[in-house]
Amino acid sequence: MSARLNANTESEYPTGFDIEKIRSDFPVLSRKVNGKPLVYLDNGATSQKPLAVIETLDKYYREYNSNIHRGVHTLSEEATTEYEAARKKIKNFINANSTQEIVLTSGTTDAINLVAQSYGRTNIKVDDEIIITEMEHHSNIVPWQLLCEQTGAKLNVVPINDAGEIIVEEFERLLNEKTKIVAIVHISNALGTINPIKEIIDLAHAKNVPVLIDGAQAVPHYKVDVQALDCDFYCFSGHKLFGPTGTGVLFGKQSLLEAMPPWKGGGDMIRTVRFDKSTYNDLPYKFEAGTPHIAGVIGLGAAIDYVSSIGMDAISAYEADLLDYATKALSSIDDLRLIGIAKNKASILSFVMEKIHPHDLGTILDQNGIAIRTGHHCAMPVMERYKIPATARASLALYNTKQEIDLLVDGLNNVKKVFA
Ligand code: C6P
Repeated sequence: MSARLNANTESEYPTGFDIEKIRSDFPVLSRKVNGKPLVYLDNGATSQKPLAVIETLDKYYREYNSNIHRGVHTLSEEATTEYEAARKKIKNFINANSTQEIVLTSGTTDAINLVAQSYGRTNIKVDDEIIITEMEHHSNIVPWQLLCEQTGAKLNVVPINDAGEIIVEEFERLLNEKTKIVAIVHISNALGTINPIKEIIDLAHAKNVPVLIDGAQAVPHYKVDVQALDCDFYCFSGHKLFGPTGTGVLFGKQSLLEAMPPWKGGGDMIRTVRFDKSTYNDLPYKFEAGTPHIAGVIGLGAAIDYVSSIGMDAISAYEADLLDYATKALSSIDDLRLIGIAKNKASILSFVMEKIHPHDLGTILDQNGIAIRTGHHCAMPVMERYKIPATARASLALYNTKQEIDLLVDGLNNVKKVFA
């Protein structure tokens, strides 16, 4: 059965969203792969970069490459100014209270490990409990397991239902006076589920338990307001937000960050160093040891300017429409099963096809220029939950189109023919 839903004209997109202009901002989208126009549907892994970001990196390296917070020379001062301006953009983007609450990291993984090792090792002791969920990325599982091994604390896991939604009653059951932190993903990378994080935060706070949100898959698609959420920590990666790889953010409430010890030691995070004792820098530098990814952070600032110029609400609305289209299109393919059908879902479609391994799907689609991700998506417990080894995953972004969904559907139907 054909799944084509007549995506022929731009006018089918929400008004005011200039998709052709947006696509032209991303140079890589005009390349061919295996002789076919690239259809890039692997945005959950990393997103493509707009010209504004590429040119920002180019300008940094051509014109003012130097280290920050160290030199009095012009180049160093220019780099420091741009770097700190990017921090301010990040602060405004997620509505943090101050730039002191914005710790620059190498990614979500780094940010979560920082909290586990600094906050965790200070505040979590033997027999204390940590709550995560069954749909976490390994980055929000393993750091807590390491902490449990180091402290003797216990890891509790909130189960998910068949649709891929967390069972909030189970969360409430697990939350008790021994719980010392809740760490939960905002949007699942393997299922697309948007979790009711405000509800979780309020429930946890009612018991004085702080909450860390893994926002890696949320920030590129939705407006995030850390003050409105009242989360204690919020982590995300720059490279999924159209910025460079090797950049990331840990938002932490100032009072919590102030009380936390440094995690990594080195240059820039200190005030004084003596062999008998060192003292540490103010926030956020206390957590930023060593030379950071300077160009990357400045590039992340450019990425934030870019998405802000389009508007996060416009991006969310556009993607909701695309998701709706893609869900109907994929659901119309016989033998295809969507994994993750939560009521509240982001533009991630995980699926399996009868008798065809996801890796074969991915390889054959690549021959048609279509990039999807296949595997366990660093969420092995999700695969275990559904008793499958892997899924194929199309993860959409602001530059994808309904025509590209049609090409995916055609590609999947071709794969079916190959395996018929
Ligand atoms: N998920 C995916 O294809 P890093 O690697 O630190 O930038 O992000 C880790 C991470 C943490 N949480 C979630 C929810 C994520 O999706 C990711 C990265 C990629 O789904 C690569 S495994």
